[in-house]
Amino acid sequence: MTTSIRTATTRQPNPPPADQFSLDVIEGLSRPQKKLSSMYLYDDAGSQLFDQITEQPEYYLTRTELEIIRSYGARFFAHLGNEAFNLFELGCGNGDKTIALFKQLQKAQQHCLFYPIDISQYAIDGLMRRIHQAFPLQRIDGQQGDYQQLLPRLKSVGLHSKNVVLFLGSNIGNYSSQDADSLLQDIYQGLNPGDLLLMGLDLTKDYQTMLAAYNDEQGMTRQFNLNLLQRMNQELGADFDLGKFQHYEIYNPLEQAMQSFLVATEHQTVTFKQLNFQVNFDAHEALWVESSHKYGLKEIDSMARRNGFEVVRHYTDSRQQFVDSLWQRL
Ligand code: AVJ
Repeated sequence: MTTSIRTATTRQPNPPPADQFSLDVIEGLSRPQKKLSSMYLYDDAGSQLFDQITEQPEYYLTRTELEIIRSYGARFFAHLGNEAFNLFELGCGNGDKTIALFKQLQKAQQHCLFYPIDISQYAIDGLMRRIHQAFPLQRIDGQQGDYQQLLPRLKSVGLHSKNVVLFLGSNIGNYSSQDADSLLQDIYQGLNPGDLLLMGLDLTKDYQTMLAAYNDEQGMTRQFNLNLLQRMNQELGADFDLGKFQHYEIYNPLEQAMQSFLVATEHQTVTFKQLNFQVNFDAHEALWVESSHKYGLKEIDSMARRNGFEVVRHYTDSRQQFVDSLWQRL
Protein backbone atom coordinates (compact mmCIF):
# COMPACT_ATOMS: atom_id res chain seq x y z
CA MET A 1 0.00 0.00 0.00
CA THR A 2 2.84 2.37 0.86
CA THR A 3 4.38 1.65 -2.52
CA SER A 4 1.26 2.50 -4.45
CA ILE A 5 0.90 5.87 -2.70
CA ARG A 6 4.51 6.69 -3.43
CA THR A 7 4.06 5.79 -7.09
CA ALA A 8 0.96 7.90 -7.39
CA THR A 9 2.66 11.03 -6.06
CA THR A 10 5.92 10.75 -7.97
CA ARG A 11 4.09 10.16 -11.21
CA GLN A 12 2.64 13.67 -11.27
CA PRO A 13 5.02 15.75 -13.42
CA ASN A 14 3.98 19.16 -12.09
CA PRO A 15 2.02 18.92 -8.89
CA PRO A 16 -0.22 21.98 -8.68
CA PRO A 17 0.82 24.48 -6.04
CA ALA A 18 -1.36 23.76 -3.05
CA ASP A 19 -0.61 26.65 -0.72
CA GLN A 20 -2.42 29.97 -0.71
CA PHE A 21 0.73 32.06 -1.24
CA SER A 22 1.53 30.29 -4.53
CA LEU A 23 -2.05 30.56 -5.76
CA ASP A 24 -2.27 34.25 -4.87
CA VAL A 25 1.09 35.03 -6.50
CA ILE A 26 0.05 33.37 -9.76
CA GLU A 27 -3.33 35.10 -9.70
CA GLY A 28 -1.97 38.52 -8.68
CA LEU A 29 0.89 38.58 -11.21
CA SER A 30 -1.39 37.43 -14.03
CA ARG A 31 -3.62 40.47 -13.71
CA PRO A 32 -3.41 43.34 -16.21
CA GLN A 33 -2.49 45.50 -13.18
CA LYS A 34 -0.19 43.35 -11.08
CA LYS A 35 -1.06 43.26 -7.40
CA LEU A 36 -0.22 41.19 -4.31
CA SER A 37 -1.86 41.24 -0.90
CA SER A 38 0.12 43.26 1.65
CA MET A 39 -0.21 40.42 4.15
CA TYR A 40 2.57 38.65 2.24
CA LEU A 41 5.01 41.43 3.23
CA TYR A 42 5.14 39.90 6.71
CA ASP A 43 7.37 36.85 6.62
CA ASP A 44 9.94 36.74 9.46
CA ALA A 45 12.32 39.10 7.60
CA GLY A 46 9.42 41.39 6.70
CA SER A 47 8.23 41.56 10.30
CA GLN A 48 11.73 42.52 11.41
CA LEU A 49 11.94 45.18 8.71
CA PHE A 50 8.57 46.54 9.78
CA ASP A 51 9.89 46.81 13.35
CA GLN A 52 12.77 48.89 11.98
CA ILE A 53 10.34 51.11 10.05
CA THR A 54 8.58 51.93 13.32
CA GLU A 55 11.87 53.30 14.66
CA GLN A 56 12.40 55.71 11.75
CA PRO A 57 11.90 59.39 12.62
CA GLU A 58 9.52 59.86 9.66
CA TYR A 59 7.24 56.96 10.64
CA TYR A 60 5.10 58.85 13.17
CA LEU A 61 2.35 56.21 13.54
CA THR A 62 3.76 53.83 16.17
CA ARG A 63 5.35 56.53 18.30
CA THR A 64 2.17 58.59 18.27
CA GLU A 65 -0.02 55.66 19.25
CA LEU A 66 2.34 54.88 22.14
CA GLU A 67 1.92 58.48 23.29
CA ILE A 68 -1.87 58.06 23.22
CA ILE A 69 -1.69 54.83 25.23
CA ARG A 70 0.63 56.40 27.81
CA SER A 71 -1.62 59.44 28.16
CA TYR A 72 -5.03 57.79 28.23
CA GLY A 73 -4.56 54.06 28.71
CA ALA A 74 -5.56 54.13 32.38
CA ARG A 75 -8.93 55.61 31.35
CA PHE A 76 -9.62 53.56 28.23
CA PHE A 77 -11.78 50.94 29.90
CA ALA A 78 -12.81 52.94 32.98
CA HIS A 79 -16.47 52.08 32.68
CA LEU A 80 -15.69 48.37 33.17
CA GLY A 81 -14.72 49.34 36.73
CA ASN A 82 -12.70 46.71 38.53
CA GLU A 83 -14.39 43.77 36.85
CA ALA A 84 -11.76 41.53 35.22
CA PHE A 85 -12.15 41.11 31.45
CA ASN A 86 -10.80 39.16 28.49
CA LEU A 87 -8.40 41.24 26.38
CA PHE A 88 -7.99 40.03 22.80
CA GLU A 89 -5.25 41.59 20.69
CA LEU A 90 -5.52 41.08 16.93
CA GLY A 91 -2.22 40.85 15.08
CA CYS A 92 0.62 40.78 17.58
CA GLY A 93 2.88 43.76 17.57
CA ASN A 94 6.36 43.47 19.04
CA GLY A 95 4.89 44.10 22.50
CA ASP A 96 5.79 47.76 23.10
CA LYS A 97 2.20 48.93 22.89
CA THR A 98 0.84 45.99 24.87
CA ILE A 99 3.38 46.57 27.65
CA ALA A 100 2.55 50.29 27.73
CA LEU A 101 -1.14 49.42 28.00
CA PHE A 102 -0.61 46.88 30.79
CA LYS A 103 1.30 49.51 32.78
CA GLN A 104 -1.71 51.79 32.50
CA LEU A 105 -4.14 49.01 33.43
CA GLN A 106 -2.02 48.33 36.51
CA LYS A 107 -2.33 51.98 37.51
CA ALA A 108 -6.07 51.76 37.07
CA GLN A 109 -6.09 48.49 39.05
CA GLN A 110 -7.83 46.70 36.23
CA HIS A 111 -7.19 43.05 35.56
CA CYS A 112 -7.53 41.07 32.40
CA LEU A 113 -6.77 37.73 30.85
CA PHE A 114 -4.69 38.35 27.75
CA TYR A 115 -5.37 36.54 24.48
CA PRO A 116 -3.00 37.54 21.67
CA ILE A 117 -4.36 36.37 18.30
CA ASP A 118 -2.25 35.98 15.19
CA ILE A 119 -1.89 33.74 12.16
CA SER A 120 1.76 33.29 13.11
CA GLN A 121 2.52 31.11 16.14
CA TYR A 122 6.03 32.56 15.98
CA ALA A 123 4.65 36.08 16.51
CA ILE A 124 2.44 34.91 19.38
CA ASP A 125 5.34 33.14 21.11
CA GLY A 126 7.57 36.22 20.82
CA LEU A 127 4.91 38.50 22.26
CA MET A 128 4.04 36.07 25.07
CA ARG A 129 7.69 35.87 26.07
CA ARG A 130 8.02 39.65 26.26
CA ILE A 131 4.80 40.11 28.20
CA HIS A 132 5.76 37.32 30.57
CA GLN A 133 9.11 39.00 31.29
CA ALA A 134 7.53 42.37 31.96
CA PHE A 135 4.47 41.05 33.82
CA PRO A 136 5.23 37.59 35.25
CA LEU A 137 1.82 37.35 36.90
CA GLN A 138 -0.19 38.23 33.82
CA ARG A 139 -2.14 35.25 32.51
CA ILE A 140 -1.76 34.79 28.75
CA ASP A 141 -3.36 32.35 26.37
CA GLY A 142 -2.19 32.74 22.74
CA GLN A 143 -4.72 31.89 20.04
CA GLN A 144 -3.29 30.90 16.68
CA GLY A 145 -5.59 30.99 13.67
CA ASP A 146 -7.12 33.18 11.01
CA TYR A 147 -9.44 35.98 12.01
CA GLN A 148 -12.38 34.74 9.97
CA GLN A 149 -12.52 31.55 11.99
CA LEU A 150 -11.69 32.96 15.40
CA LEU A 151 -13.48 36.30 15.58
CA PRO A 152 -17.12 35.20 15.26
CA ARG A 153 -16.69 32.90 18.28
CA LEU A 154 -14.58 35.15 20.53
CA LYS A 155 -17.14 35.28 23.33
CA SER A 156 -16.83 31.53 23.82
CA VAL A 157 -13.03 31.71 24.15
CA GLY A 158 -12.48 33.95 27.18
CA LEU A 159 -12.96 32.98 30.81
CA HIS A 160 -14.50 36.27 31.91
CA SER A 161 -17.82 37.60 30.75
CA LYS A 162 -16.66 41.04 29.54
CA ASN A 163 -14.60 41.20 26.34
CA VAL A 164 -12.28 43.89 25.00
CA VAL A 165 -10.73 43.66 21.54
CA LEU A 166 -7.58 45.59 20.56
CA PHE A 167 -6.90 46.23 16.91
CA LEU A 168 -4.06 48.74 17.02
CA GLY A 169 -1.42 50.23 14.76
CA SER A 170 -3.76 51.21 11.91
CA ASN A 171 -3.66 47.61 10.78
CA ILE A 172 -7.25 48.10 9.61
CA GLY A 173 -5.77 50.52 7.04
CA ASN A 174 -4.51 47.61 4.96
CA TYR A 175 -8.09 46.44 4.38
CA SER A 176 -10.32 47.76 1.62
CA SER A 177 -13.39 49.43 3.09
CA GLN A 178 -15.51 46.36 2.21
CA ASP A 179 -13.03 43.97 3.82
CA ALA A 180 -12.82 46.23 6.87
CA ASP A 181 -16.62 46.11 7.19
CA SER A 182 -16.72 42.33 6.99
CA LEU A 183 -13.94 42.06 9.59
CA LEU A 184 -15.87 44.41 11.88
CA GLN A 185 -19.00 42.34 11.37
CA ASP A 186 -17.08 39.24 12.43
CA ILE A 187 -15.94 41.07 15.57
CA TYR A 188 -19.52 42.24 16.18
CA GLN A 189 -20.71 38.64 15.99
CA GLY A 190 -18.01 37.48 18.40
CA LEU A 191 -18.88 40.04 21.09
CA ASN A 192 -21.75 40.56 23.51
CA PRO A 193 -23.65 43.86 23.77
CA GLY A 194 -21.58 46.28 25.86
CA ASP A 195 -18.22 44.70 24.97
CA LEU A 196 -15.49 47.06 23.75
CA LEU A 197 -13.28 47.46 20.69
CA LEU A 198 -10.25 49.77 20.69
CA MET A 199 -9.07 50.52 17.17
CA GLY A 200 -5.94 52.40 16.15
CA LEU A 201 -6.37 54.42 12.96
CA ASP A 202 -4.09 56.82 11.16
CA LEU A 203 -5.76 60.18 10.54
CA THR A 204 -5.75 61.96 7.18
CA LYS A 205 -3.25 64.80 7.32
CA ASP A 206 -1.04 66.85 5.01
CA TYR A 207 0.33 64.61 2.32
CA GLN A 208 4.00 65.55 2.83
CA THR A 209 3.94 64.10 6.33
CA MET A 210 2.32 60.88 5.10
CA LEU A 211 4.60 60.57 2.07
CA ALA A 212 7.68 60.99 4.25
CA ALA A 213 6.52 58.21 6.59
CA TYR A 214 6.49 55.74 3.68
CA ASN A 215 9.63 57.11 2.02
CA ASP A 216 12.02 57.18 4.95
CA GLU A 217 15.50 58.57 4.44
CA GLN A 218 17.14 55.30 5.52
CA GLY A 219 15.24 53.31 2.91
CA MET A 220 13.68 50.87 5.37
CA THR A 221 10.28 51.03 3.65
CA ARG A 222 12.01 50.37 0.34
CA GLN A 223 13.72 47.30 1.82
CA PHE A 224 10.46 46.17 3.40
CA ASN A 225 8.70 46.19 0.03
CA LEU A 226 11.63 44.67 -1.89
CA ASN A 227 11.67 41.86 0.66
CA LEU A 228 8.48 40.57 -0.94
CA LEU A 229 10.48 39.81 -4.11
CA GLN A 230 13.16 38.15 -1.99
CA ARG A 231 10.48 36.08 -0.29
CA MET A 232 9.15 34.86 -3.65
CA ASN A 233 12.72 33.99 -4.67
CA GLN A 234 13.21 31.94 -1.51
CA GLU A 235 9.85 30.30 -1.08
CA LEU A 236 8.68 29.90 -4.66
CA GLY A 237 12.00 29.54 -6.50
CA ALA A 238 11.55 32.82 -8.40
CA ASP A 239 14.45 34.75 -9.91
CA PHE A 240 13.52 38.40 -9.28
CA ASP A 241 16.50 40.73 -9.66
CA LEU A 242 15.93 43.20 -6.80
CA GLY A 243 18.17 45.70 -8.55
CA LYS A 244 15.62 46.03 -11.35
CA PHE A 245 12.77 47.34 -9.19
CA GLN A 246 12.22 50.75 -7.63
CA HIS A 247 10.18 51.53 -4.55
CA TYR A 248 7.50 54.08 -5.49
CA GLU A 249 5.03 55.56 -3.05
CA ILE A 250 2.05 57.82 -3.67
CA TYR A 251 -0.71 59.34 -1.63
CA ASN A 252 -4.01 58.92 -3.45
CA PRO A 253 -6.38 61.58 -2.11
CA LEU A 254 -9.36 60.00 -3.90
CA GLU A 255 -8.87 56.75 -1.98
CA GLN A 256 -7.44 58.51 1.09
CA ALA A 257 -4.66 55.96 1.02
CA MET A 258 -0.93 55.62 0.78
CA GLN A 259 -0.18 53.19 -2.03
CA SER A 260 3.10 51.32 -2.42
CA PHE A 261 4.44 50.03 -5.71
CA LEU A 262 7.50 48.21 -6.96
CA VAL A 263 8.22 49.52 -10.46
CA ALA A 264 10.29 47.57 -13.00
CA THR A 265 13.18 49.64 -14.35
CA GLU A 266 13.43 47.57 -17.55
CA HIS A 267 11.62 44.81 -19.43
CA GLN A 268 12.21 41.43 -17.79
CA THR A 269 10.92 37.91 -17.47
CA VAL A 270 10.66 36.30 -14.05
CA THR A 271 10.59 32.52 -13.74
CA PHE A 272 9.10 30.68 -10.77
CA LYS A 273 10.85 27.34 -10.90
CA GLN A 274 8.71 25.68 -8.25
CA LEU A 275 5.45 26.86 -9.77
CA ASN A 276 6.11 26.17 -13.42
CA PHE A 277 5.15 29.79 -13.98
CA GLN A 278 6.66 32.74 -15.85
CA VAL A 279 5.68 36.37 -15.86
CA ASN A 280 6.79 39.38 -17.93
CA PHE A 281 7.27 42.87 -16.64
CA ASP A 282 7.31 45.72 -19.15
CA ALA A 283 9.75 48.51 -18.55
CA HIS A 284 8.15 50.83 -15.94
CA GLU A 285 5.37 48.40 -15.13
CA ALA A 286 4.15 48.50 -11.51
CA LEU A 287 3.45 45.80 -8.97
CA TRP A 288 1.07 47.13 -6.30
CA VAL A 289 2.07 45.78 -2.89
CA GLU A 290 0.24 47.81 -0.25
CA SER A 291 -2.53 50.27 0.55
CA SER A 292 -2.58 52.09 3.87
CA HIS A 293 -5.88 53.86 4.32
CA LYS A 294 -6.19 57.07 6.32
CA TYR A 295 -9.34 58.27 8.04
CA GLY A 296 -11.26 61.30 9.24
CA LEU A 297 -13.09 61.17 12.59
CA LYS A 298 -16.50 61.45 10.89
CA GLU A 299 -15.74 58.47 8.67
CA ILE A 300 -14.72 56.50 11.74
CA ASP A 301 -18.06 57.38 13.34
CA SER A 302 -19.96 56.05 10.36
CA MET A 303 -17.77 52.96 10.08
CA ALA A 304 -18.63 52.19 13.72
CA ARG A 305 -22.35 52.80 13.28
CA ARG A 306 -22.84 50.80 10.11
CA ASN A 307 -21.20 47.79 11.77
CA GLY A 308 -23.20 47.81 14.99
CA PHE A 309 -20.94 49.83 17.28
CA GLU A 310 -21.20 53.17 19.04
CA VAL A 311 -18.14 55.40 19.45
CA VAL A 312 -17.44 55.92 23.15
CA ARG A 313 -14.53 58.26 22.57
CA HIS A 314 -11.80 59.17 20.12
CA TYR A 315 -8.46 59.32 21.94
CA THR A 316 -6.13 61.43 19.79
CA ASP A 317 -2.60 62.73 20.30
CA SER A 318 -1.81 66.39 20.81
CA ARG A 319 -1.19 66.91 17.08
CA GLN A 320 -4.26 65.00 15.89
CA GLN A 321 -2.15 62.64 13.83
CA PHE A 322 -3.53 59.32 15.04
CA VAL A 323 -6.53 58.05 16.94
CA ASP A 324 -7.26 55.16 19.27
CA SER A 325 -10.99 55.00 18.86
CA LEU A 326 -12.99 53.24 21.57
CA TRP A 327 -16.20 51.56 20.41
CA GLN A 328 -18.90 49.75 22.28
CA ARG A 329 -20.82 46.92 20.69
CA LEU A 330 -24.54 47.68 20.59
C1 AVJ B 1 1.36 47.88 9.86
C2 AVJ B 1 -0.18 48.20 8.09
C3 AVJ B 1 -0.05 49.78 9.83
O1 AVJ B 1 0.34 50.72 6.72
O2 AVJ B 1 1.54 52.01 7.97
C4 AVJ B 1 4.54 50.65 7.22
C5 AVJ B 1 2.64 48.91 7.35
N1 AVJ B 1 3.95 49.73 5.39
N2 AVJ B 1 5.30 51.16 6.23
C6 AVJ B 1 1.18 50.89 7.60
C7 AVJ B 1 3.69 49.75 6.67
C8 AVJ B 1 4.94 50.59 5.12
C9 AVJ B 1 1.78 49.68 8.30
N3 AVJ B 1 0.74 48.88 8.99
